[in-house]
Amino acid sequence: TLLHPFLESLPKCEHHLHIEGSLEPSLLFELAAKNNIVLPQDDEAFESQDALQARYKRFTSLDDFLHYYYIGMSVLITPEDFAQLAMEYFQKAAKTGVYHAEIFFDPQAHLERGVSYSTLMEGFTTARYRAQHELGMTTLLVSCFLRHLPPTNSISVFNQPDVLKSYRAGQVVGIGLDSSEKDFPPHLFKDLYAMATTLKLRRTAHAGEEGPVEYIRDALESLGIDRIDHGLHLADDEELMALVAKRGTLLTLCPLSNVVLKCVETLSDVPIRKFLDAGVKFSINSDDPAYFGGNYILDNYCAVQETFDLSIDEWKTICRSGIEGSWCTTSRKAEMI
Ligand code: ES4
Ligand code: ZN
Repeated sequence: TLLHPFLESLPKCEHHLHIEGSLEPSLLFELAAKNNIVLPQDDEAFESQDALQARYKRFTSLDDFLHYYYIGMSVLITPEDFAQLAMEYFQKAAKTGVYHAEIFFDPQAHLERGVSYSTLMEGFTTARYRAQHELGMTTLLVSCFLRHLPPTNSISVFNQPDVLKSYRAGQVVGIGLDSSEKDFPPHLFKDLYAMATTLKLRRTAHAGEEGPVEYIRDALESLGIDRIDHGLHLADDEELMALVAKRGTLLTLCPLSNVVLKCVETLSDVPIRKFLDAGVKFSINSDDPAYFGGNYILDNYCAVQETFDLSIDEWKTICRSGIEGSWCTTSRKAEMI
C-alpha cells in the first residue's frame, strides 16, 4: 500500500499477541531437535517445515488452530527457549515500529507438561530486559487462563506462591482468558477475576471471537474487565456497542487472525468501519503471527488499509487509542504520543 511507510512510522502498541503463537516453524523444529521432543508421527503436517506451513493455511476453526498451537509449544523447555522465543518476537516488532508490547502467555499450558512457572519467568525477564535496553521497546506480561480447563484449575494456578509473587513484583500486570470459546462463557471465571480485582491486576478476556455478542456482555458484567480481546461480534448489538464506546473500553482486534480462523469470510467483514463510526476504541494486533502466514502487526495494518482505505487521521486515532488504552505508566504513554 501507498501508506506503508506512514503505517510503519506510526507509534504502534501491540496488545494481543500470544507469545507461544509467535513460534515460527523454523524455531519449532530447531527446538524440537535440541530438546529431543518427538512431534506427532501420525500427522504428516510434522514431516517438514513446508508441510506444517501448508497445514497452517488450511485451518477450519479456532479449535483446529489450537490443536497445532498446543503441540507447537511442547518444544519449549528451558528458560533460554522462552527468552529466544520472546526476543525474536520483540526484534520483529521493533523493526516495524512497535514501541510497546503487552504479550500474553499461557502458564497452565506449560505447567501441565511439567515446565515450571519460574522457567517461564526467567526466560521472559531476560528477553524483556534486552528489549528495553537494545531496542528501546517497553514490554509487559499478561497471564492468560485457559477456558477449556476447569475454572478450579485456573484458581489454583493463580494462587501458586510463585505466581502470586510475579503479580506482587509487577512482573505480570494482568490476566486474560483464552483458548476455546464456544461453550465456555466468561461467567465461569467470575471467582478468578474477583481475585485478580482484589490484587489490583489489569483484566481482559477474549470474547466475541467465535462466541456470540452475549459473551461480550457477560465478560463486561461478570469479570470487571477493562479491555476486550477481539470483540469481533460487538457490532451485532448496537446498544452494547454504544455502551462500550461510551465506557471507552478498548477492543484488541486481530483482523488477519479472524480471516485465517474462519471467524469471518473476508477482511471486509471485520466491522472496522462500524467501530470507527460508533466511536468504539480499538487497537490492531497480530494474535498468533507465526501460525497465520507470518503476518505480524504491520501486515495487519497494511491489510486493513488495503480493505478499508482509512484516512491519515483515522490511523492516528487508532494509534492514539492504543497508547491511551495501554497498561504502561502515564509517563511512558506521554513519550509515545
Ligand atoms: C488464541 Cl486466536 C486465539 N483465540 C483464543 N485463544 C487463543 N490462544 C492463542 N491464540
Ligand atoms: Zn488471541
